[in-house]
Amino acid sequence: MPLANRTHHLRPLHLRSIELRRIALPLVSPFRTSFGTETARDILLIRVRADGPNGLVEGWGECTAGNDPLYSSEYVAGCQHVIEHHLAPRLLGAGAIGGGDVSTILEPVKDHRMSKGALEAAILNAQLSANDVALADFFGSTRGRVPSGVSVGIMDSVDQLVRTVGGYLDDGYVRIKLKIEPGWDLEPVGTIRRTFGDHVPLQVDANTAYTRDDGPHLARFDQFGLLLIEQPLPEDDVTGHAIIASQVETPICLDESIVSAKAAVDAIERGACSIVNIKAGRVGGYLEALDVHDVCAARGVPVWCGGMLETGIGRAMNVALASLPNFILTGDVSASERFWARDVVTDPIRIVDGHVTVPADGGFEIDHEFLNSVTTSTVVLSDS
Ligand code: SMG
Ligand code: MG
Repeated sequence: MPLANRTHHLRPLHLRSIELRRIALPLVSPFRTSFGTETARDILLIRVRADGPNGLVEGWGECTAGNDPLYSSEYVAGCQHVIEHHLAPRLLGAGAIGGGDVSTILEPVKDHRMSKGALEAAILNAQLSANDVALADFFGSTRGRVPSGVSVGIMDSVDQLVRTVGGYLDDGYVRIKLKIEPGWDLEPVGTIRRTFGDHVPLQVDANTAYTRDDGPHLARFDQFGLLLIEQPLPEDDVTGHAIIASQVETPICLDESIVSAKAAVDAIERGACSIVNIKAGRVGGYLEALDVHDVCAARGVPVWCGGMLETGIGRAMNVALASLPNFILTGDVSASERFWARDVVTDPIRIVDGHVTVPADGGFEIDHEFLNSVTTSTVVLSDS
């Protein structure tokens, strides 16, 4: 379905204000990937206030950009700037709009997908609440709960990795993803496989750390019976991924390379991947994410829901997305406590029997007292 049509049956809103709220949250333990180590997150949240059919409504969205431009070119301070100066003014001047109008209104601004996605999420959240529609129902959810996987960072030692993975398996996680990089790959992955057995669903994520010449090396992962190898090469090397895919039996999954439904079609048709990781922020919002889901489904390519160390706001939306039918593989939809000592929502994401419940409403309630206590700055932009 074309993007703009997804919300045409919902009554639109007149935006009154867009608030940019920065919060600082320490991680419960450092998270190391091939591009760096994070110990705390600087997170940008968006709150919109709007006139709906029955009065003033509010909506929240979470920007998935990291502290630094290392996962992608976007980073939180840059997102704040582009939203304040280029994106929010276009939306505040747009009259009555819905979530489905956001990408069209913002199209003249190139890229900045995580920034656009955060704004779209907040407007969609407000519009759905004004129209009394649950996010999961709007998405077309087919399940009441989704299986929960956990992403495990690079550690100082293989012993530490074994203890950490053992703890997550005890927590009930039904799938383990190990971060890898050259020098931290075959040995830790092999040890986890041997220690916990062949029955544990296991996959790896390289976050672009290898090169086109690494096909024969990556083929050595085939012995471990992995679900997939995620993003071995840089994001712009689609042809390189097709070369690797022809040399390796383990399915290749793309994350960073898939910035739109169009990019997903290109990568699939060029043989660069047989599985797709969907992150709403990376593709410009949940509505484009639905399109990615659909183009993959139409081509028989299974998808799964990625994570960006979100709070309970972004995570609840991810869980609703992950309940669509072509989310065949287990996603990075771990519990709030995997990253946060305390979440900014009143009902943190919890794992029960290895699963997370799909929210029956908007998905989350803000814990305002805690949110205020971790707020580092607030900017409110109003319609004039
Ligand atoms: O949110 O559970 C999570 C983290 C999942 O590993 C995860 N995300 O490339 O897929 C990925 C990474 C990006 C994290 S940015 C530091
Ligand atoms: Mg990834």
